[in-house]
Amino acid sequence: MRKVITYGTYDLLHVGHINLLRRAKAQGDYLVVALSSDEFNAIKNKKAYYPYEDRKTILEAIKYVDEVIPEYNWEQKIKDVQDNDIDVFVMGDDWTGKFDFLKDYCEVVYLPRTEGISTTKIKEDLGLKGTKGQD
Ligand code: C2G
Repeated sequence: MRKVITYGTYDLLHVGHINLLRRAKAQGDYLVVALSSDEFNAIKNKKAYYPYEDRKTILEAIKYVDEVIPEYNWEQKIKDVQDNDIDVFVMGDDWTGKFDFLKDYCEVVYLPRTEGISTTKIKEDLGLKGTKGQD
């Protein structure tokens, strides 16, 4: 079984997220999503609208997603890859190069982002003040 992992906040789920998850799953047979905790979002300077448990419930309902684990920090990726027997690490290409250190442990794939959509754009279009971060 070829196992894939990807990471993210996945707040206010939109088609960009779904496009990423569909293509990540297509890289293998089993997709693990490491979902940013509320505390880690604060470290990423992001304020998610939905709390971790709700974002987890939503992701688990997506047919491409096989398992959701928590992402607590920047440092856990190598251990996650080893502990979960991961073959492929996938991220959107806004992260190109940032996780190449994982090439010693698994394949690393950066996929083109979906243009014209982001959680930040949704918040701005809805006139929600104080929007932080990007996705
Ligand atoms: N994404 C995309 N197209 C968009 C928006 C997002 O392909 N229009 C992808 C991102 O590239 C990322 C995933 O969807 O691979 C999740 O995006 P975010 O929730 O914004 O994740 P991010 O805050 O970038 O967290 O340790 C890594 C971090 O946790 C990544």
